[in-house]
Amino acid sequence: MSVRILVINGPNINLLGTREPDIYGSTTYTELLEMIQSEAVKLKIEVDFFQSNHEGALVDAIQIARGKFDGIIINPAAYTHTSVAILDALKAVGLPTVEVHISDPDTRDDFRKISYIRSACIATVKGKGLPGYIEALKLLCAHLSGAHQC
Ligand code: CA2
Repeated sequence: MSVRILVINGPNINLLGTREPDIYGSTTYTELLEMIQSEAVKLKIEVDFFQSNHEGALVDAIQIARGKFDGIIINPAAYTHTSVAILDALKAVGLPTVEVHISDPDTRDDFRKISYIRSACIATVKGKGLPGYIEALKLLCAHLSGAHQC
């Protein structure tokens, strides 16, 4: 069976390409999913996607991932800086997880410098725009390749 990865995006990421192109670029959320999907085909892995503007829905998606996916890529967006619930869900599920940020939150407002979820992640990719998701996919694939083939 091939590697299965769940890509989770938090609040407002569905607006990609429609607002603040100076920070988040002009590629839409749908185009991002297509980019990730076509990389997954090259890597011979399976990807699925989940986006929500609601913290509890993100927690539910992480819990449901157990047993269905081998790893998680997550951009919790603003919840990165506030959510102990998402941190606890990631720790409870225990799947290898890579944190992604399109921008580099460490170089922005002070309140973006804290990531509650980082301690539950094997790596963080930040400030690389949308290609950061592809880097995260490859990192997770390499991490999982001991147990599976990527
Ligand atoms: O850089 C990132 O990926 C962030 O996770 C994005 C969050 C922000 O709160 C984090 O500090 C860093 C915001 C997501 C907002 O997404 C938008 C996308 C397009 C247009 C407007 C908002």
